[in-house]
Amino acid sequence: MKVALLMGSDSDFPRLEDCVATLKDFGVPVTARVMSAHRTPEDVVQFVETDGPADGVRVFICAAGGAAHLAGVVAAHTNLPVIGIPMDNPPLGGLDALLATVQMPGGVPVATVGAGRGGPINAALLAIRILAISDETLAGRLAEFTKSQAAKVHSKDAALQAKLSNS
Ligand code: RP5
Repeated sequence: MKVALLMGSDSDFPRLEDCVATLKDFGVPVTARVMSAHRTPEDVVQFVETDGPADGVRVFICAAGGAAHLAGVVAAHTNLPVIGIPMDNPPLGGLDALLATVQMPGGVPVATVGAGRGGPINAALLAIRILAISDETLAGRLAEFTKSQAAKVHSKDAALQAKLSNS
């Protein structure tokens, strides 16, 4: 089972590298493609309806900025889960993309993550959680991730306490 990361432009990619890295860290195969709801609409439909699923794609992550219609168009052409990442582009800083991605009409769901640095990571983790429902190995890796994340916070807290007690 594979995740497809679609982005509206190659200019989005530098802010999506954490998404790809997170999927790879969990051993989830990922296909990343530049594909635009506005500039290449036929390519989007071909990939979402036919080529992606034939290649094993089971979750779509769609990143776009500005008038961000990519996730919504993808969701209109598939019954697979779709996760939208609003890109924080100037001049509106991502509020435009956030509203465009999250405000879907009832009946066409897009699970929208936050604009900004956490969004791409959370999109990957949400896709992993979806796949982990039917994959025990992946579920085990998620449990380890959660534990190690908590351990990092505990050690940062311990370091802060040590610093404060010495000042
Ligand atoms: C959106 O337009 C893309 O997702 C990108 O965030 C934005 C700008 O694209 P470029 O003009 O940089 O190609 O569709």
